[in-house]
Amino acid sequence: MRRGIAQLVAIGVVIALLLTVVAVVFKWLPTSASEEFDRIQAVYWFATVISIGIFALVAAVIVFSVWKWRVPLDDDADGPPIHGHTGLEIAWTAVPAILVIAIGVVSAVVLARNGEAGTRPLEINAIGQQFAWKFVYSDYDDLRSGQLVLPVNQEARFTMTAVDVLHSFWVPNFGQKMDAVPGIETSIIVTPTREGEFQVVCAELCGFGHATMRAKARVVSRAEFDRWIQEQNA
Ligand SMILES: [Cu+2]
Repeated sequence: MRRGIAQLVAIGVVIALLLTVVAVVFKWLPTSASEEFDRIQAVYWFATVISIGIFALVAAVIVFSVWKWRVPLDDDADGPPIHGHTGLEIAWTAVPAILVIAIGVVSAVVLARNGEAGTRPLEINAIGQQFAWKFVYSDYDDLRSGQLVLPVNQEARFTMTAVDVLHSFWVPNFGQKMDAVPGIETSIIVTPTREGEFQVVCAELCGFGHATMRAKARVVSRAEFDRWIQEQNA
């Protein structure tokens, strides 16, 4: 009995290690460049760790059972009659329920925090139109730009709309995505954490030029951002 449990645990550990290698070695998500995406990735890892644990447990029990309790091909006898096991049934109902609730709570907290704009966010209107993005900086006399320039470590609130059909504002490295819908305003918050160049992508099939509906997003220092604003106004 004790030896069997040790073998079962050993199988589970090997499976969990293999899964961990698959989870860590491959690059499943874009590199995060925003506080919001950092939080979203934390949720992913939280759920991944739980999933690896559950999968390793289930797979270990299956592998162990097939290995230990195999019968010869010519064994036609019925197996022993099995009655329920109340303790086990309570455990396999309660534990998954607790885990799913935990994932739900963590997700809800992240969703709420990712919607917080801070005290003074940079306000930007993102306007989608076949097949280009336009960014209007309402804090700076409605300065218009086809390129998205953001100061690092500053919350930016994007208020979105579309002129013609549905579009969707997405910068993969920011982790936030929101539909731009004609006639209504939608919004998301992005707090860039890394300077660099990223891609604004339209993530809603919007017509023939959808695939080319991209813009450059540049995250720069505060000083460089102020300089850019001045240059645009000059
Ligand atoms: Cu589009």
